[in-house]
Amino acid sequence: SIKQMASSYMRNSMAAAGSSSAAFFSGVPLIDLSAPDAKHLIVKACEELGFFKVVNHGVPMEFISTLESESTKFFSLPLSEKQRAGPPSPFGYGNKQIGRNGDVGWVEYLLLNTHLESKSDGFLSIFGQDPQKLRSAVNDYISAVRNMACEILELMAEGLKIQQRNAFSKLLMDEESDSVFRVNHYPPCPELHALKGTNMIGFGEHTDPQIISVLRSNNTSGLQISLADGNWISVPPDQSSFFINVGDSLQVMTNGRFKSVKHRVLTNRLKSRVSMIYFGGPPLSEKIAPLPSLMKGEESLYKEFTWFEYKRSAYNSRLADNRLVHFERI
Ligand code: GA4
Repeated sequence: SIKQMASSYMRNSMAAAGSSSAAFFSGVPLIDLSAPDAKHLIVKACEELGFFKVVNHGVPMEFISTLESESTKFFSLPLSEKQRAGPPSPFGYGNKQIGRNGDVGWVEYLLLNTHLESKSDGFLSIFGQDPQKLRSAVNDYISAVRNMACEILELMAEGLKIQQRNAFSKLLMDEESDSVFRVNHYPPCPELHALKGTNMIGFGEHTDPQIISVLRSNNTSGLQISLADGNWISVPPDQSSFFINVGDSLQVMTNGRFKSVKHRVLTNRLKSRVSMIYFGGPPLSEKIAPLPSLMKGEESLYKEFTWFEYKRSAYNSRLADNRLVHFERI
């Protein structure tokens, strides 16, 4: 029965994120990438919230809509066919289970390698009749979004008055960059909503471990971010813009000046949500440490570690854990 279903979801920590009537937040910083003051507004948004919305981003709408429709096609395949593209570790199709440590959500997804020449993603061939079409859709999208992410990182460096304009962006441009691409599908979930008056957790609260994340979703709501006071606010969806969040690694590289934002996704009662996220990460061997020019006599808040060490620790954690505490200096 629905009641049993609901209690089983509750036990699995997928359900009930409080009232679903949380008002939309009108305070998401809006950055026009073509505006002359963009760099200062970006720095301010990263310090205050770790989250902002970008317009005039230069990513062709056609790349976005092609990838969205190819992804939708994939997610509408029978489960048995999709599962041929699994499991999602390190890359492939995943359903409800997130990570390896017991986290679950009302979501199915694809985790993809961003190395465009890579041979390790043969699962892409089951995407459709014409795998080449999907292949090039993914490639076009990722390279356009990576370029935009790098432009944003360069504006950040300028806004922070760092001499080396590519101090952050070079890590994403590196051939060895350990970046990930993810497409999430959150099916609608009317029954439980009707029963409990609450929304299901689509993707539980967490911060992203990488440097920067670039998210685009269809027009279905669901994304929430956590404010400094601990309150959750709903981000109004906007399918023609991108949402950017600061990752843990960028928080460390700015010695805590930028905040990695805690966020989550609630499922929608009626509509499915599709989101695509590019997670820009450094090479595995890269030392993650505050940039010297940002320290101005202050000490590092963090112990020294490589991205490999941080990633290993992150992948052994639960989604909601605070992953940076293990690397803080006491
Ligand atoms: C969160 C950001 C990215 O989606 C991700 C996620 C990863 C996964 O889905 O496998 C993790 C999660 C994310 C952080 C903690 C660990 C690892 C699930 C999880 C419980 C791909 C990433 O890099 O870290």
